[in-house]
Amino acid sequence: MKRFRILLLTVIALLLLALLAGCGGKKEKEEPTAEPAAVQEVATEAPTEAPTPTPEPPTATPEPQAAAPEESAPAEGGGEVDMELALAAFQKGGCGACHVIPGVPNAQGAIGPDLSDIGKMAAEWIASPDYTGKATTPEEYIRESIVDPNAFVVPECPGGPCLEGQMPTTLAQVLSPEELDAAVAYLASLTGEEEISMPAPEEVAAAPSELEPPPLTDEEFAKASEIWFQRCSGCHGVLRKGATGPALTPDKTLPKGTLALASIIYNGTPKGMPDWGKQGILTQEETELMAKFVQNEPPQPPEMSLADMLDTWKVLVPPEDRPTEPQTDRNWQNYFSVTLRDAGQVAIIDGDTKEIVNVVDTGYAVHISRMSATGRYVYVIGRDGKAVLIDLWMEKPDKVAESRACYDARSIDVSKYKGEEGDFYDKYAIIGCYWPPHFVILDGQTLEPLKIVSTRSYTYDTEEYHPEPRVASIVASHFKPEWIVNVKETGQVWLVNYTDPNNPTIKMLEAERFLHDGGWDATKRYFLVAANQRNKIVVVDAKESKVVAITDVGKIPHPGRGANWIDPEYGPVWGTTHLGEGLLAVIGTDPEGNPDYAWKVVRKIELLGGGSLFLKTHPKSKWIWMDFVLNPDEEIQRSVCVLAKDDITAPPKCWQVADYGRAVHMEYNMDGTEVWVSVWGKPDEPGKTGEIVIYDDETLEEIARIKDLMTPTGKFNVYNTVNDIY
Ligand code: DHE
Repeated sequence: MKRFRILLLTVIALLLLALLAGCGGKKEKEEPTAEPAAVQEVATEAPTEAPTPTPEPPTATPEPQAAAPEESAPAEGGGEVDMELALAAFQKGGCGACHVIPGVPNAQGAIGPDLSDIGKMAAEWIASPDYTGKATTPEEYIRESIVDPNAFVVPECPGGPCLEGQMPTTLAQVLSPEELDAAVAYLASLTGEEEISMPAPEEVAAAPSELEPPPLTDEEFAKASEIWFQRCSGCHGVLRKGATGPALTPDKTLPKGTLALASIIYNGTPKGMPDWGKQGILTQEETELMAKFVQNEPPQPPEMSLADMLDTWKVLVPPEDRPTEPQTDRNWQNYFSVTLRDAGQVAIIDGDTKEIVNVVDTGYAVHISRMSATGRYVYVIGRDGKAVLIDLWMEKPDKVAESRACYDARSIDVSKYKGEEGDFYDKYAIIGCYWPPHFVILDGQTLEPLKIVSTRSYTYDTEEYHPEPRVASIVASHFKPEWIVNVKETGQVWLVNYTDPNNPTIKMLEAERFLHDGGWDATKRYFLVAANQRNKIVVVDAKESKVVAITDVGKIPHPGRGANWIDPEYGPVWGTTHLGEGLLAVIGTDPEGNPDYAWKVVRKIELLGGGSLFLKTHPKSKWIWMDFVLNPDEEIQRSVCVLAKDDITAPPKCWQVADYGRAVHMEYNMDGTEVWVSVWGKPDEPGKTGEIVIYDDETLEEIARIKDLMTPTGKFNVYNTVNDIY
């Protein structure tokens, strides 16, 4: 075995003791950055639920997966570090998945603190008044970080605040005492002044291709594949090539090892990976299973032909048997189609009376509802690619047709053009799929699938083939018989002309990678779509059929459809909140009246925290509403905030919507006088599965709760959705 030696002088170590301090995985004493910077008022409608106890993370004990180098390094105090043992410890623990550790192959993680100068930082933390642990020397501090990582959590990690519970508490148990000693001694020797090069992986570690993936039984593999579809593929892709989340192919995952991967899956990351274990959505066994699964080659999911789709197609009420005028006295244009996510249903709720008019079985975990151009039909798409058509003119609105266009989908829309080129109202529908990567044109009255168009093609910038370019948002142009189809991984916006649906023409616009969600400006001429992992908003001119701007915003913009209002200084604007930081970016949208501000970020407003998915307003409202669904802080994820349009720099008003679950997605009623907010609870907690809280938009007072709904998420008011009011 090859070994390397570095000597540290005792005297240097003693000097360092006076300076030194802190390492990875340690507790924050300063206020988290999620603390509202400019919040005037956090009124709590209901008491905050006590924090749920953090379950123990998984206890996988994978074998070391890399060959160790044959040198030893100096230990603090002038001794030697057994590098073979230290490397074995780092490999076993999967430490490099989260930390940068000089001299340790593949240790370039950016989740926990960089440990390049941990020997020095340890002393600084010990000396700090914020330190909550018991260590008195850097070595003790580092040992404490491994054995009892929550004794102290340093405030800053590369992606944001370090989170308690992120560092596995079982790490010490998977290491032998000698390995633990060696790891501590090596880390304590790192002051940031040594010149330690990162060994080339092939010098010291087996290449990922030589590492053996952890074995799984057929049953385990099938279970993991199902969990992957339900929880993971939306961000990482079916083929795990990455998009909103990073690529998770075996060449990337095998060097990290089961323990580190399981810890990430269980605890989440500040960069936006949900804490599946802590939330109680995945058990310890399931997180460990998924950690093993991602080290294996992903299964190749099946393709889907038109014949497969036709097999799923059902017309329950043929168009000729449907009512020719509304059969209800209710104000059907003020109906809301509400996703009951974990029930595989939508509820049609009367916005006037707040009564549930019907609950309709749909596909699994419905993502969105969109209305036909006349508003009469609701088109609902499930995550499983099943589309359902609901007729709102029936006395009791119900399903009249269904078909499945893919195995994994997020978007659906309809033809909305009426003009010189024809009347396409309620004529065609389009479904955008994640897997197979294609879109499908369907008959708008019956959901008969007519045409499949694959989106597999080449990235707009490097012109490299991509096997899984998924269809993200789709909107129907009002200027031309076209859909604007956003292809995520290749970064292309496709303008699909549907006048001859079996022979569609497509104009491909080069835009930006990782296109996701977006909405119209107030004139409905410009579509603004987030290129989320590129921190940009792409602006598409539907009239001129071109991209007119690509604007830098904050970290991971997530507008939903965004919000339009008139800014007292900058005129018409559109805004987006962000997943990656607490920021509202306001973009000028009036190239004619306010050309100096068009497509520029005119304001950046600091918010309560990141993790926001949606914002909403209405032309009659004085407020802009926003949620913080994926913020790691329980109080914040249950809160909404409003900003005043005419005084947007004033502190927002924020309050908790419920004492459980997460507040998600706002929608106005038809008149723009009420705002409906979902409380997204847990499907297996009776009484806390979810509800909708309704506020008076003028006074912000709560006026009603529609209780005991099964995990409500998106809500789509008929009138507002038809007229793109947001
Ligand atoms: Fe969504 C819109 C994709 C997670 C609720 N979501 C969209 C759109 C896309 C998308 C492409 C735009 C559709 C359009 O306008 O045509 N969403 C994805 C994902 O890939 C992602 C990140 C992960 C996944 O696995 O699905 C994801 N989305 C979520 C959620 O976790 C939410 C909160 C609950 C759920 O359904 O699982 C959620 N997404 C929504 C909602 C909209 C949406 C409510 C529509 C907003 C609107 O007002 O139009």
